[in-house]
Amino acid sequence: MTIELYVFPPSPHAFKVMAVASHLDIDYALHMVDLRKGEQKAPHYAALNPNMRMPTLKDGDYVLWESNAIAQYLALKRPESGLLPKDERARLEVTRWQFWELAHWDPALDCAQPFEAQAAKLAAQPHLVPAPHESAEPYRFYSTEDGHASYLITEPGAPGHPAILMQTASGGQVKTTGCPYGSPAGYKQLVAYLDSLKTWTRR
Ligand SMILES: N[C@@H](CCC(=O)N[C@@H](CS)C(=O)NCC(=O)O)C(=O)O
Repeated sequence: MTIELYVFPPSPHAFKVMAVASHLDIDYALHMVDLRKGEQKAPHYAALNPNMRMPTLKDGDYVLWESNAIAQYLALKRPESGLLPKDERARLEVTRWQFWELAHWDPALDCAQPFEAQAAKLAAQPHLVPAPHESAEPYRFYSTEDGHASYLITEPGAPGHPAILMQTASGGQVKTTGCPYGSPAGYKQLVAYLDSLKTWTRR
């Protein structure tokens, strides 16, 4: 039985599962869910995935959605690949990063979205607390209540504008990442600025 993947291939959630299938040499039939045409809301698709998001996997009458669950399902088809290790702690290492990606990375930054859409999405997240706006600084800062993640959104006049940066603290380490929509040199300057403010992200 050929596995069916319902995907919009340009999306990172789609190419994540497609990449895992290809890596594991698993054949699949691709069903295009064209998000630009709203096909994720078509009744036949909503019946498969009530979230009306892609990707979705169908294997016979088994249906699975959520890209990381799909990646695990595919890995389980090829246990010999070691992609999902049998050893509990090694497997949890995979699980940990998949959770991190969904909990922190994914909601925070989708650089495929234009700057304005991404900045608006970020600012609208209810768990983010905006820092008082320092009028001399062409930035807006937000952080999670627990202080584990902070975001910087540039305003006109900032180096590298437009850019969005994220700083996350985990296991005593602080990482700076982001979406460099503007000039690479300005973006590097911003990363250096945030790196110099590491205490800004409470540990
Ligand atoms: N947590 C989900 C996220 C899936 C997701 O957000 N897919 C987006 C495209 S990147 C989607 O289908 N959006 C349709 C919509 O918003 O209407 C996963 O990892 O599968």
